[in-house]
Amino acid sequence: MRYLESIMEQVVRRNPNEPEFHQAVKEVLESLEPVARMNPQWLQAGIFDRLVEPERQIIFRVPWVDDNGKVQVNRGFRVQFNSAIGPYKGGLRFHPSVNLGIIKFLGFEQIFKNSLTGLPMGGGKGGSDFDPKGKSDGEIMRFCQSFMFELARHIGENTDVPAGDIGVGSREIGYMYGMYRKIRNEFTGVLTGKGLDWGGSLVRTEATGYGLCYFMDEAMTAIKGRSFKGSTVVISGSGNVAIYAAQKASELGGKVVALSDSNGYIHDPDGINLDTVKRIKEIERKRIMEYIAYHPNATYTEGCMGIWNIKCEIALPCATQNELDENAAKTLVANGCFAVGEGANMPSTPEAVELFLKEGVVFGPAKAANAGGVATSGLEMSQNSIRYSWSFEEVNAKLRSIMIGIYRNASEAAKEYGMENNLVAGANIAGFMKVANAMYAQGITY
Ligand code: NDP
Ligand code: 2IT
Repeated sequence: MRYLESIMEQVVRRNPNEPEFHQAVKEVLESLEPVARMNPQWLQAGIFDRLVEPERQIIFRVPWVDDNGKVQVNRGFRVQFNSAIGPYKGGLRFHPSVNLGIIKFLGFEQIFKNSLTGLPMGGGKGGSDFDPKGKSDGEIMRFCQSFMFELARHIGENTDVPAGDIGVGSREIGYMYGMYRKIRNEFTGVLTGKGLDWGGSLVRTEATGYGLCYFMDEAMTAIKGRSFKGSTVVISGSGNVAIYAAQKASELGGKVVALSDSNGYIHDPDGINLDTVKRIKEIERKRIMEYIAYHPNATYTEGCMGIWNIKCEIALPCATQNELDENAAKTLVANGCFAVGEGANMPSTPEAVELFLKEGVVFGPAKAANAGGVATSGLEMSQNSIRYSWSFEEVNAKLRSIMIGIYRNASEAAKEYGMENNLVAGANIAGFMKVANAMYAQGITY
């Protein structure tokens, strides 16, 4: 459709040097063509033009003092993308690759993901080019405090509620929450992913990985009559999402044989021992290659892309954007992989996605498949609001039913628009409809 094409051209012109943002917007706009044709009132109201422009983008200086007494300066970001259906909600990423384009792609995806959860959350994302690797606890704390000193003026439990993402886990959330509490002199649910003793929710730590497996199990059963049971599973990454995806995939009967980090991957044909992985990654904060010291049958290979050469039936990319390209997709398909579930945000390149859809691979796109993390953040917000906490079983049951609901909504939307089993289109359409309706009903404000 010419109209949507012209919006895409405008996005590229207005936001040069932001390839990841272009990639995310292009995929969504392409999916929305049939919807745009059936709803001319949305074109009239400029819904699409407004959707691709963040409501607000904040960039700030983050100075901190390292252990040698030297002043370091990083750049902080918070992109408040869309608040039509609820307060901005989305994680904070601390990684040297962070720039405005990365945060915008993540914030844009978050709008539709959060809408799919069915909970009242708008889309946002933030972070910094700070590299937590090799930093002392004291350095991490001073950085987090400085970051929050500025961020605090832009967020609030009814305005914008950040959480974790790459490089931001419970330790960082703790340091940031402490600073927020001191600045505002209030104890509110302004961040999610908090510790269980101070307002956090059970299952939030496990939620993204667990949710990914609940979603994929439902999709694989519905589309192919298959499941994790008896399947070999390869998972990239070895952080929060990868670890708990591995745990749930195993519980559901899968055999997880590989994990990775940005340096390389481990392959354990006996099945990965998660107790070892958790000790190395969560307690010792070391590299995944340490694993082979404890498991003699396991091997370590340098370079993270090679992980997709390992033969498997199910692949779960859980590390970072564009980590699975067309060649990797071809290898996976040739090796008999029948399902791919995106735990990371936008891990598959557009060419890889196209190939999976063409080959009839059950493909769970990130904004649907990894929505369990933010869904459980939404449940944390609910518990904070009613000043109560639900049991592990209650939260887990809610998470599972949300993930199954997301699969069904995406699947139905795909079918309704003549693209059966195309969950990319289905998730984009289902996520978009609610946001578009809300923006339309609320008039031309943002
Ligand atoms: P963590 O920081 O816990 O782990 C990240 C993992 O990915 C590490 O193993 C890391 O390896 C690897 N990784 C990061 N960057 C790169 C890179 N450039 N190249 C190769 N490997 C890389 O983060 P999470 O597990 O929380 O996040 C993983 C993905 O899941 C991200 O895409 C995130 O946006 C997404 N996600 C996270 C959610 C959450 O609730 N945490 C929710 C939904 C999605 P290394 O240690 O070498 O850097
Ligand atoms: O990408 C994501 O959905 C997250 N990093 C989780 C966001 C959140 O607010 O829990």
